[in-house]
This record gives sequence, C-alpha cells and structure tokens, in this order.
Amino acid sequence: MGFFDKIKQGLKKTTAAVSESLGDVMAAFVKVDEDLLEELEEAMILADLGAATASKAVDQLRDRAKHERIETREELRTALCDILAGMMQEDSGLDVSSEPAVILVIGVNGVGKTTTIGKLAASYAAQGKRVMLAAADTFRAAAADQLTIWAKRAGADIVRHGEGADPAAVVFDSIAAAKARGCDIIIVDTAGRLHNKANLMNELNKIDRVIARELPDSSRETLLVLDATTGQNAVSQAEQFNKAAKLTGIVLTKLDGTAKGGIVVAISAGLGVPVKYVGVGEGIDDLMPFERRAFVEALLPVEGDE
Ligand SMILES: Nc1nc2c(ncn2[C@@H]2O[C@H](COP(=O)(O)OP(=O)(O)OP(=O)(O)O)[C@@H](O)[C@H]2O)c(=O)[nH]1
Ligand SMILES: [Mg+2]
Repeated sequence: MGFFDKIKQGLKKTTAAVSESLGDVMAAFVKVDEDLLEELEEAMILADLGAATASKAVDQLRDRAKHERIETREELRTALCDILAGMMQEDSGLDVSSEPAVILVIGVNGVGKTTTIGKLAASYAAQGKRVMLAAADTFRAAAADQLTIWAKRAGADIVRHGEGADPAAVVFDSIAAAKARGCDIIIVDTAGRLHNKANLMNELNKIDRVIARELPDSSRETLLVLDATTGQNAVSQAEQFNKAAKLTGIVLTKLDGTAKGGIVVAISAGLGVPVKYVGVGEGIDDLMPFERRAFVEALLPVEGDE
C-alpha cells in the first residue's frame, strides 16, 4: 500500500472531520469570492490547521484567483493542495550518512517514542544496517524491558542500565558499544517528560552534549515525537523541546486515531521543523516517511467523494 492509500486509511477520522468542514464549503463552491474565502478559513480552523495557517492559505488563494481561473471544484482543490503543501517544510528523510549516526528521540509522556524507535530500528535493519538502541529512559525498569522487546523484534542491539541510572551514562556506553561493534545507527530512547520541567529538560541537554562530544563527526537527528491527538498544544511542546535539544524533525504519531490530522499542516508550516515521519498504527510497519503533497491530497475531499 502506498503512502496515499495508507494515509487515507489511517486518516479516516481526520478525513471525515476535514471533509465535513472543508467538504461542505467546497461542495457549495460557485466562485472564489470573499464569502468563500471566509468560509474556507473557518473550515480550516475547524479542521485544526491552525488560525495562522488558515489565514495565510486564504491570502494565497485570493492572490492566485486573480492570476488564474479557478472555476471548478477540482481546480479549487488543486489550488488548495498546492498552497497547503507549499506552506509546509520540504520533505526530507533522516540523514544517517556519517556513521555511526545518532537519532535522539524525545517528547512528552506516552506520545509513542519507544514504539517509533522500534519501527525505525526494524526499517533500518531491513535495509541491512546494524542498529544499536540506547535505553536512556531509566525512569522505569519497564521502559528498558519494552525497548528490549522492540530490539528483539527489529533485530537490533541494545544497551541498558538499571532503573534510576544516569541517562547520559547509558548514551555514553551505547556509543562506546556501537563503535566497538561497528554499528551504523544508534537510536536513543528517552523518558517522557513535561516540556515545562526545567530539570528534565536539562537532562536532555546533557544527553545532547554527550553525543556531540563523543561523535563530533556523526550524522545527528533529534526527533520530537508528537501525538496528533493533542492538537494545538503540540506547537508549544515543540517550542520548548527545541530549546533543550535542537530539533531536526518531527514524528507525528497516532494519526490513525484522530480527527485532528490537520495539525500536521500547522506544525510543518509554523515551526520551521519538517515532519519526517507519521505513525499510523501500533504495528512495526505503521511508520511512513512523510510526503506533504500526498498528505494534503489525502486530506482534501475529492469531487463525488462525500
Ligand atoms: N494507534 C496508534 N498507537 C500508537 C502509535 N504510536 C504509538 N502508539 C501507542 O501509544 C502507546 C504509547 O506508546 P509508547 O511508544 O510506549 O510511548 P512513549 O512515548 O515511549 O511513552 P513513555 O516512554 O511512557 O513516555 C502504546 O500503546 C503504543 O502502542 C500510532 O502511530 N498509532
Ligand atoms: Mg517510552
């Protein structure tokens, strides 16, 4: 199944919500005028695209309608797809070219960090990469157990310490082990933390510095995992985490279970950090590289769809 179909399936709830709001407006489309623009803006906000994104998108549509004929619903849909996709950060995969590459995975509690790591590890292992998982969530013993299960499933190595150990020490050891064993990619699991707890954010910063010091020439990715069901709160999470460890990408999970998929557009357009992957289920294959054009196409109702 391609990205479009899988997203469309995963996004059933989102598509329903967006179609309900945007679809009604588009179904009643006659011409691009101020009434339509206003209704579209409102519908986009309802679909969780965010007020700033909605307002910018509508401005662009107004401009475009001056230069180009937008007379059918399909032309309106194409214009909206172009505009929304154009507002998002360009698609880019993870850079793991300088080995051992390090992918640090951070986020608040329960968003899907460990699951995402399991999925990523499996996908790299399937490409023939040797993967090391660092169990730097030492907050609960169960966290390392959960990661160990994923390591087995994915065919990855793992370094873990006891409960309560210093997460930065786990990272340090995992780097040493990865070097010794010739691993290609190290993926670091961290404990969920509230973005407004300063001591926990400092701990992340310490991990970040250990990686920079031990592997100055390696490719680095710092992924913030966001739960799509949290809606607009995701934006403030991203801002805080970005201060502790410079984010290179976002993974948006649980898109399969939410009506708030429009948040992807708000995040990608507003944060200056690209969405790199989306999670569309709990299974090992339910992680997809993000494709912005296909995503908005899946989001916007097609003529005769409703
Ligand atoms: N439906 C759905 N569930 C997901 C997805 N990703 C993760 N989950 C589920 O979300 C729950 C939490 O996932 P974890 O990976 O343990 O989350 P975490 O961020 O590591 O949690 P903490 O370590 O406690 O902060 C689990 O039940 C996962 O199966 C997804 O894309 N879709
Ligand atoms: Mg976890």
